[in-house]
Amino acid sequence: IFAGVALAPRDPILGLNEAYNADARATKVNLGVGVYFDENGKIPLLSAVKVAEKARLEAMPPRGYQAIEGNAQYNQAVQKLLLGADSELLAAGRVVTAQALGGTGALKIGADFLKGLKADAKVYISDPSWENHRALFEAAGFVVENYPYYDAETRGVNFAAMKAFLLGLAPGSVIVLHACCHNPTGADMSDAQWAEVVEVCRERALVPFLDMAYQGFAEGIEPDAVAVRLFSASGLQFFVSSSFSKSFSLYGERVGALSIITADKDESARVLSQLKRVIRTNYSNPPIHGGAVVAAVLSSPELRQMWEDELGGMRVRIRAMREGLVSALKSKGVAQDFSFVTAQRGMFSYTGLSAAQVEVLRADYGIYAVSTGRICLAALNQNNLAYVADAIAEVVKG
Ligand code: PLP
Ligand code: TYF
Repeated sequence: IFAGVALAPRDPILGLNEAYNADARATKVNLGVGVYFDENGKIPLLSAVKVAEKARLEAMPPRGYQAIEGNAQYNQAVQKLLLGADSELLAAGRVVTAQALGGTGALKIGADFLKGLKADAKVYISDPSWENHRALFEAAGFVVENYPYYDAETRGVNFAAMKAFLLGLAPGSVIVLHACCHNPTGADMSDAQWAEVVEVCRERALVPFLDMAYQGFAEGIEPDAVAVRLFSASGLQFFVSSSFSKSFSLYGERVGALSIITADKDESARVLSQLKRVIRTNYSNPPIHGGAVVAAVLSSPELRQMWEDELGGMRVRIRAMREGLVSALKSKGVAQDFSFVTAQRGMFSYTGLSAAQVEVLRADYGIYAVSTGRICLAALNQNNLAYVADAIAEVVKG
């Protein structure tokens, strides 16, 4: 059966973890994967999560099957975070949300549902994008192409090229947009540019699919939702995949959601019925624990406040690491201006390091980064910052 099976390539990011784990050097640093580590280099278990988990452990709830679309309290909490607590769309019954297996699972059920709806549509992702976007939509049967996004020269978004490209797309084309904290570049659109994208989607009858994996990591819960809010106000229909992997530090619990904004309540009922069919044939229904914990935190004013404070702490620490890296590089005599690192948002920086420089960092220093030059700032801390800055200074000075 398996004699002809070819060896598949490793995921370019998750594959780095394996190489990092196998590295025996004590000074090694993993700047590859997009995971938030605390000042001690550990993945935190948030206090709000601990409280909610303790209560669940004490209650020992039964483990029956969940509804196909998951935990209703969780889904409502997701909707409020994305759309705002007083969203008119929610009041009008125009939002369908299904708990999903992380942001990836949300993208997958969204892609499968879309394939049933628009089999011939092409899917467009940003150039560059999170590696899995392409793989996932291709696996769902779509042809996937890039739209212009990052401008290496300005280290920002080449908005003119992006807009011109989108204006040339066939109606019904699916366009995947990073709602905030663009992965991998850290370059986001301005609010005014988002408003223009909304208008292009309307004009060209595009199908917007927003991917929100980092809400709260740029400016805060509410400001980071601006893209979703602008689409909500537009009257258009669209998709949002969202994830609590990072914002709740619950990576392995697989807590995400797919939300679909429809034209009206009747459409919502039909869309939900089809989405449930997609879910049933993928995994039947989602696991209980992660969603229940997030729902408990978000529906308790005290726990929610605790969570917002902790999320704010992560955001502030990442920013401090951005500033620390820039000033350390400067003080080590690096001529190149790295101040762009502080303008980028979220966990990542597209440093401009070449694949060859990244390879030197790995081989000579045990510092792991993605070959595109993407580093995860959230893996820096006061203990490794100087070491990393020294190494980068050495490789850029050549
Ligand atoms: N989308 C983007 C842009 C991401 O960076 C990630 C990263 O993990 C995901 C989706 C997937 O999220 P999850 O880990 O919840 O599946
Ligand atoms: O971009 C990252 O590093 C995170 C984590 O297949 C990740 O989004 C990376 C690759 C992958 C799944 C998650």
